[in-house]
Amino acid sequence: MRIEQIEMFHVRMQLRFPFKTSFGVEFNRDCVLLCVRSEGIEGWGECVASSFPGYNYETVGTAWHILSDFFIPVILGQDVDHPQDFIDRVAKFRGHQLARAGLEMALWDLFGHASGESLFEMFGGVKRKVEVGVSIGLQEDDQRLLEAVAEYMAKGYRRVKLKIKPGRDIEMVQRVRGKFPDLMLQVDANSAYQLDDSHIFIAMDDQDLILIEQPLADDDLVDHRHLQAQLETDICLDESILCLRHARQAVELGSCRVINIKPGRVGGLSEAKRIHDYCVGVGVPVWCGGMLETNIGRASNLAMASLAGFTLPSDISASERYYERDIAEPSFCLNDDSTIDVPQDPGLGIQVIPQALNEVVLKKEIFKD
Ligand code: OSB
Ligand code: MG
Repeated sequence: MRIEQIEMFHVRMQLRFPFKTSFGVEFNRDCVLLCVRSEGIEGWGECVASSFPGYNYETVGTAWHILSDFFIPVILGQDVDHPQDFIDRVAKFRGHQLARAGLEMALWDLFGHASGESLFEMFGGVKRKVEVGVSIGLQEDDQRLLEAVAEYMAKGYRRVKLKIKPGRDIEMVQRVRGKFPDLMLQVDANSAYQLDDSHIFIAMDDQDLILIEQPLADDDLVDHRHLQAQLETDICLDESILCLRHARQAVELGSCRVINIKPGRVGGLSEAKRIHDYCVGVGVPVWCGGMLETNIGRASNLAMASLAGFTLPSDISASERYYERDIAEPSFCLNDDSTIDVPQDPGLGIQVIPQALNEVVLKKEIFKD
């Protein structure tokens, strides 16, 4: 298909609740949306870079630059037969996985619409509904956190992830565990600790946690290996895994026993699928992480999480948790069994609502050949 036009939007969506992690707090969520057009068909993608380089080095600004000046020019006005064509053409550029993944997603949606297949079908999904949980940001105090956990459990979430940081860890986790002995519970440090802090994780080892996510540095595998060796609880890597090679090295080293697959972080759905396939082969469980996506990215995450190896609950919550009004339909709802249905319509299976999008656009640019 000849790529005739690409439209890029910087949007700012008002979160229903501030989301606080060890690296900062977000009241609004910025991201970049992409619309690729060819032969009367359009494909949408979401680049999950945010307004500041807290999670990783990318931002909306770096993604805008890299997409405009490098990634869009390799496909605009040219024939592209498969999303892999794009991946091959940008292989000569280093880094910027979030930017890469945003445009790749738009191409998957485009090709899905062209062939009439859903992402679920294109990737060989096996689950029509996927088990999900909720990621709860740092709260004012433990009382407020206990209330938040209870509220989400009442809504039907069976798995909860708590964000932790130095000073808000062992006691906080013990309180939540004490109040909810049967809850599927896990924690995420977003790289806030160092190997010297291993006593903190050793103290959590008896809390029956599903996993401890990214306790140490974002670019580390070796210290995680030393920490994992001291724990019964599984370490799960998020920030440290940017490609299949990192996943293999982490598993071979023993740096983690679980991997959080975020298609954005690894440069797209194709690489995410390769990591999934590798993990299935070596018996490492995976689950799909989230980046507070709009319904565009949520649809993509649901398709990925429908693959057989996604055996742990994913960070994909119902649409109503995130935004007052999303820019795309349908709205994803939580089923009684803490699952969400995987879209089955062609491509991502979503439709952008132009008026809703207009209201949140800060900047827009059209690229034509
Ligand atoms: O580390 O998993 C993370 C959101 C932004 C940046 C990093 C992370 C997160 C989440 C959100 O945990 C999960 C969700 O989208 O519900
Ligand atoms: Mg994480």
